Amino acid sequence: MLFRHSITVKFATLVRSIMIDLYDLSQTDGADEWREKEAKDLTDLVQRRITHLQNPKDCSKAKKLVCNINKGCGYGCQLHHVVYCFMIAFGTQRTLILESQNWRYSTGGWETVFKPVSETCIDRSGTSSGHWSGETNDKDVQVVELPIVDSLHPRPPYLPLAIPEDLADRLTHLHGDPSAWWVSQFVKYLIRPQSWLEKETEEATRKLGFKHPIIGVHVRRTDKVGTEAAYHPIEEYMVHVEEHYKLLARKTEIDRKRVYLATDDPTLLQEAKSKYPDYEFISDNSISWSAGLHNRYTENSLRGVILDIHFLSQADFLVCTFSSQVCRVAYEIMQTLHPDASTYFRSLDDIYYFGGQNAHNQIAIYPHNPQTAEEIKLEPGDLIGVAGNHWNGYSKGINRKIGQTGLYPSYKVKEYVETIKYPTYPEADKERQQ
Ligand SMILES: Nc1nc2c(ncn2[C@@H]2O[C@H](COP(=O)(O)OP(=O)(O)OP(=O)(O)O)[C@@H](O)[C@H]2O)c(=O)[nH]1
Ligand SMILES: [Mg+2]
Repeated sequence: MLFRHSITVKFATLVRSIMIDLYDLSQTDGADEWREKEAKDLTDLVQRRITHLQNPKDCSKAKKLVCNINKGCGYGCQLHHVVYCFMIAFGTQRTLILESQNWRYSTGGWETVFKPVSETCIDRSGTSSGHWSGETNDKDVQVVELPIVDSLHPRPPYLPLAIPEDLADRLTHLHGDPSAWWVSQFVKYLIRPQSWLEKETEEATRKLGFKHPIIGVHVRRTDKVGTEAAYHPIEEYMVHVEEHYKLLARKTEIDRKRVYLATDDPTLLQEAKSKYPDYEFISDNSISWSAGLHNRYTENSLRGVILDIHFLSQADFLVCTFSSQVCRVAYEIMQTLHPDASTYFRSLDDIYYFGGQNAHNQIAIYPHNPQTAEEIKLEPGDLIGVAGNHWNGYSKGINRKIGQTGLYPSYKVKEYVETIKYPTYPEADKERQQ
């Protein structure tokens, strides 16, 4: 046992050293400056295209895609629902009209917290209208209403995890998870805060003493546990927090080990503080109280979840369960704050996904012969539909060539990022040159 333990410690030290070497390499030869600039250029390009689409000169003539926020689920899920609508709006060159009256979180709707999605066109009227029946069928319909992704038919190609073909080369050079980056661009546009919310966020930053270094921990409990996800004690999260602080300590001076704790379980903060006295836990306990099912669908709770997600995304690293849309939103926003934050997380369960996404595929790069009955065979070039990472070196998925489902070593595959021809936005791109 002791022998095994010392091997584990040696191995962890070795991995940490490699991570530091990789980090140092990434900083050499001005590569980090290039990355900063490329990320900014790509972001500006996409944000300009979205802004152009959303602000037609003549709203009465614009083609529109109507999306109602009131999907029967939580904030993270509803935000992702709007993102899905937005991606299809962008793909079909229709201005997104967001309907949010009587939003379950705030009767006043979206604009109580965020900027309107358009400055010139929020009116859904038009000369013809109908429900979504496919890009070609809807060609001559001015106003198209989109259902939730669960009942979308036919499915257009403009869905995660696909990325636009014209940006694919640049994106795959820049970012470790181009699909998440593409999703994050729509989130970025959507959550531009109203000025009161911006002030409130600044105030909360000060009041809570939110400072770097800090690791964001999201613990999803209440209605989620036992139904959609397993219970994970705080210790499981803190193992990864501790490990990441060891890594950070090799890069920078750590004055204090801080954790931003976001959770819908209001008893957890006290438990974490007493179990980990060497940590500073930054958390607003009243936000956790407002996150329980009884208080959840209120403006106060909305403000709370927006703040929690903001602070999680601002952290240097994220430890959470990707089965929760709260954490996936935080991860997406994180991608808009760094050139490539694709590895700044550890999920205790799922890999990154987008609800309603097309198949997530990988390609085998090494052969694999099953060592146990649970494993599957791989040949280089095989297409694998990945279902999940077991976080122990193995992933689970289906080898589409031979139709077998099972485990395989995660390092023997690479991501297959699907590219899709999105329409071009020459006028938006021109604005840049002027
Ligand atoms: N403030 C706050 N609210 C939370 C937290 N965790 C969950 N909630 C609340 O619970 C809701 C959960 O619904 P969703 O956002 O759809 O996320 P989820 O239920 O974890 O994931 P799905 O079931 O996949 O949708 C959130 O939107 C919040 O209202 C948290 O850490 N902080
Ligand atoms: Mg839920």
